[in-house]
Amino acid sequence: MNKPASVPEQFDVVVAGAGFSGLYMLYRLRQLGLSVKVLESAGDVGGTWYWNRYPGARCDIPTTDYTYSFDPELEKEWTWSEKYATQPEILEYLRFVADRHGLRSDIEFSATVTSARWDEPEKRWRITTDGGQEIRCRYYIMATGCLSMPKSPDIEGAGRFAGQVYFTSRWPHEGVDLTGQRVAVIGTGSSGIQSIPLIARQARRLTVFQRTPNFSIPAHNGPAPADRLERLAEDRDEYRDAARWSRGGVPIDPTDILGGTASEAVRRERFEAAWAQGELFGILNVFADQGVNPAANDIVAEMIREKIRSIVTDPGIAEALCPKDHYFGTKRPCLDTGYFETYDLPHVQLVDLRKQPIVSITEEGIETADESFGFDAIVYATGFDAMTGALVAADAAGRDGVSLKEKWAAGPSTYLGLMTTGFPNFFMLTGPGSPSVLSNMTVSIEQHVDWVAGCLENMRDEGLETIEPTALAEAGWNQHVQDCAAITLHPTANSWYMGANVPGKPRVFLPYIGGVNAYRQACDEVAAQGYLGFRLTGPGEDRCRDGVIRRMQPDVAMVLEFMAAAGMPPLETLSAADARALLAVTAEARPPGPEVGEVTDGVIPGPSGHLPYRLYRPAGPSEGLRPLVMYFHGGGWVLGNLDSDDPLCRDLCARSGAVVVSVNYRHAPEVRFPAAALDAFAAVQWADANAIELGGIPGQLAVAGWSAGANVAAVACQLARGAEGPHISGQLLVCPVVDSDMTRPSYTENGDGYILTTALMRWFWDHYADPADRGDPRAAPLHGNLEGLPEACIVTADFDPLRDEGVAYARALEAAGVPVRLVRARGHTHTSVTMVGVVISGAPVRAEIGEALGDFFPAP
Ligand code: NA7
Repeated sequence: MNKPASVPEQFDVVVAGAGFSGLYMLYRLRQLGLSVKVLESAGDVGGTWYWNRYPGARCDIPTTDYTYSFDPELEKEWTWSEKYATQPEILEYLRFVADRHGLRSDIEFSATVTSARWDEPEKRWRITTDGGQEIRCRYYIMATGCLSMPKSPDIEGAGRFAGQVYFTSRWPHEGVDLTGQRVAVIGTGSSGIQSIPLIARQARRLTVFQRTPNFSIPAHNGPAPADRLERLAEDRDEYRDAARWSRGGVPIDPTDILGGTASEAVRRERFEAAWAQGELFGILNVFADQGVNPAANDIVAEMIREKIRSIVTDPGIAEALCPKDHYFGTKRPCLDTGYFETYDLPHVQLVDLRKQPIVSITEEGIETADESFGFDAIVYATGFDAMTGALVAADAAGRDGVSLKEKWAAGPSTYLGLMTTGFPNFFMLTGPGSPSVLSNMTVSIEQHVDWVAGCLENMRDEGLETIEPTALAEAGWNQHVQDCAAITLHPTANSWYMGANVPGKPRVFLPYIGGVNAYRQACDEVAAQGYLGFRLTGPGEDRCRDGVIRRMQPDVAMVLEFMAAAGMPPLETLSAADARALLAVTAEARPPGPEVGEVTDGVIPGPSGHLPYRLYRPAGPSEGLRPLVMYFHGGGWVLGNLDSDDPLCRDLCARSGAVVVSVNYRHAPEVRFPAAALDAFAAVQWADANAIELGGIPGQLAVAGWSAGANVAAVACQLARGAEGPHISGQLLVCPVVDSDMTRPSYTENGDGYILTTALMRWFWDHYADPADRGDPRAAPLHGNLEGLPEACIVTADFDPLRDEGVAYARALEAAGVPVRLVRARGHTHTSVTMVGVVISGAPVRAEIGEALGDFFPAP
């Protein structure tokens, strides 16, 4: 018997959307024995492949990989006909999957969710549809896709055109015959680039309105790639697993060849191979550093531009088609079939909107600043309100009645791209903050669905009712997503990844760029740690293990992984001589640091013999005096020399505009405490007396140092104050040693695994100073009299055992009336900020340090 309409239907789960993600979600939820209703706006399954029926619509991931892996039998029963399947074939595949698993019976078609409200007392979502249905459910899962909300035409006069208007994203099901027509296509993203060659075949005249030229490589479509088919035939499970743990969701061998250092022959060979292969992840893997290093990126970009120039006969048109305003890969690159060749056809015209912008769409056609065009049809290939559009449009409001749209007004905020605070039991599949559009979608979808299914199963088994991320975990994840993007070139582009294509949309990097593998690892760890960062409630239960799953800068983590893999012996197990030799070898492999105006070596008369120094003069006019900074290298008083900190000194010099003089003080164990500190003080006195010869402005002298070098710099300031001179304008102390007490929490938290370990610090102290001397202010400046010292900039790193003593020194200086600028190197280790040219995330910290150094001196 039918229920009366007024009684809402009840389900365990409502899923919005029946594309790749919604279908698999339904399958997994059924496996758990949950009651499910899938609501789908379209008339059938397919999601993006239901709607995007424009001519030439194809996937841009090889079909060997753009496919479900959860059902081995399905993989046997379905064979793709091409390397890149067309939209009709992919839609057919999804229909086949739906039929094979009898999924349609739980899907309601032509039903759009119009609102969703969390009912806190009932602990249920109340979902309403455009058909007036009300459904109650415990869990609400948005499987609405990343590129499903077409961008509304944002062109003046768009409604006025009297001819036919088509959107690639809503192409008529019955198809369109453009034979003999005058057609305009606006937009040259994937949809434009795929459809233009086919529209050109029909149209009498085709005019393409291009705002931004796009990078595109030939798809070389044909049979599925033999190498991938062979690997799949050999061991399907191994192949699928390799995809799951790859960076992009397609198994490839990531190169370690750097664009900057590769020979011309290697560059050419790698590029041509990728061009011939015709795969996105191949062309994005020509060089290991093309995504982060502008110079490496330029090499690939220029080679693509060369190809465009070689294809398109008219040099002016070729140039207009060459992308130059964004780095390759920072906007979604395209795969095409005869795209650039199309512009050689006599009836095809390119209008460069950068030169002649559209003034208005008129009844007859399109008017640009220079010309009026008449058309029979206009095709909008203008893209989507990507990643967030469909989510906010579905009008969900959480516990406090705040809608997703309101919560995300300044940009999306999620935990793992899966959930968002204030919205209990509300999941997003491939949401913002997950790899999604930067990956092979099918792999990312399966991962998300499996994680959500595992979560719901766990909740059922544990008798829990609600799950919601904590504010701390969510803020931490958002930060991590942005940290991952910040070290790449991606944020420099006006892309839909950045929300830049939709007027008024906040500019935030939307997907997670850390990789499918890194992302999967994070999700797995969250679950394994008892759902870290989630609050779970049930009858008589309220549990929360709060925390942030990734606090380290992504490139710092990579360096640690690399060093662990290299298997370097712990320094403290070596003799001082062997440790020095090992560091000298590793220093040779580093990038040299920035260019400066001049570098000269010399010697300083020290308290007992000469001390070598290296002077760095900033670029610019060689005459003219500059502020002077005496720098002392790190290395626990045992290691280090003028070479060890050379890149950092160059960086400090270039950023601050000061003359930097790096001094090689005497080392332990050959000469122990207090030699290093006395040398540092002597060097400062000498620099003050010889400022002009060094190119320094008399009286404008600062000290700087890293680690043990910061220790002797701090001591030099105390000695100078005690000796009533010289005057020191400021002290820059980067991750300083200021105490020998190893009981502070940062030692407990970071004493192992972050390069500078507790064991290594003990080794340093044992080499440098007798236990009886370690409380002496010349060894532990924290114990000195801090009044009247120069203003300070102190840098502390999150993952440094010395973090807390750095903070303690800052607080103690402040208490003594000394102005202090405390710079937190978020997500860094003791060493990573100094890794110039290696750890990209250290650059903003060093920029702040450079600024602080400059601030020690009067404005020039
Ligand atoms: P895209 O990649 O967002 O491309 C849209 C194109 O439309 C792009 O060239 C835009 O130029 C252009 N556009 C957008 N608005 C305008 C206006 N107002 N005037 C002129 N030109 C405009 O969408 P697609 O559908 O092609 O592809 C989306 C994804 O689907 C694709 O990346 C694949 O992952 C699958 P712009 O670059 O913004 O200057």
